[in-house]
Amino acid sequence: MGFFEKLKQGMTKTKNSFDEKINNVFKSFRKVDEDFLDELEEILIMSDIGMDTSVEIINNLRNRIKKEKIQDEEDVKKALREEMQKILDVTDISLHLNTKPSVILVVGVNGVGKTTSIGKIANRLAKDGKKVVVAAADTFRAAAVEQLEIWASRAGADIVKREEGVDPASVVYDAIRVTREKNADVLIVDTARKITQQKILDG
Ligand SMILES: Nc1nc2c(ncn2[C@@H]2O[C@H](COP(=O)(O)OP(=O)(O)OP(=O)(O)O)[C@@H](O)[C@H]2O)c(=O)[nH]1
Ligand SMILES: [Mg+2]
Repeated sequence: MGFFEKLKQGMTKTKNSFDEKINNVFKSFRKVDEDFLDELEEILIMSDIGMDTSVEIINNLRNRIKKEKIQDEEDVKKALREEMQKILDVTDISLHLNTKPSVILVVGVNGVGKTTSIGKIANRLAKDGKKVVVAAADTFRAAAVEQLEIWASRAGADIVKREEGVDPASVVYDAIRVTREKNADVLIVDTARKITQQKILDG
């Protein structure tokens, strides 16, 4: 199975389980009250939508229900769908990379999706005709470099890597040099929790 087929299959799984959970809440629908809204909010959070966004969607839904005096199950469903679409309707999703090279330092707690996001960003930049270098500065977690290598090759990006356990700042230092030498447009740095921005700046 190709990469995009796999991705599509994964997304379909997520979508189906989300639909099922939402439908289950609506199955036991009696009236719109705080318990019902709490249940919906919980499903949004559990479905990877994120805490802040989920709370915002439910707050907007609550206000709309009050304002438009919505009571009917189908109308609540429709309003929820519209509020979710509204959140997704972001007009400017472009990356404003105004320097050459631009450096994107990706930080975040363990397992939050840093490396996957780097793969996606690199892919998109490459499609836009940018030359991309990625730095494997997560030198702590086992197989982190191999994981980034796969994403880099999919995107046709160059990767700067060193052996596991070396100082991440030194990888970033090398990567900046390589980025300049290759006259690349963007350097994306994959990090581990132990790496700090200050350390990179010092390095
Ligand atoms: N559902 C979902 N899963 C994701 C998403 N992004 C990444 N993942 C999955 O989450 C897991 C961790 O993703 P990584 O990209 O390895 O996360 P990371 O932050 O680099 O992890 P560490 O390097 O271990 O700190 C993987 O199984 C990914 O397939 C996403 O947007 N949605
Ligand atoms: Mg990672």
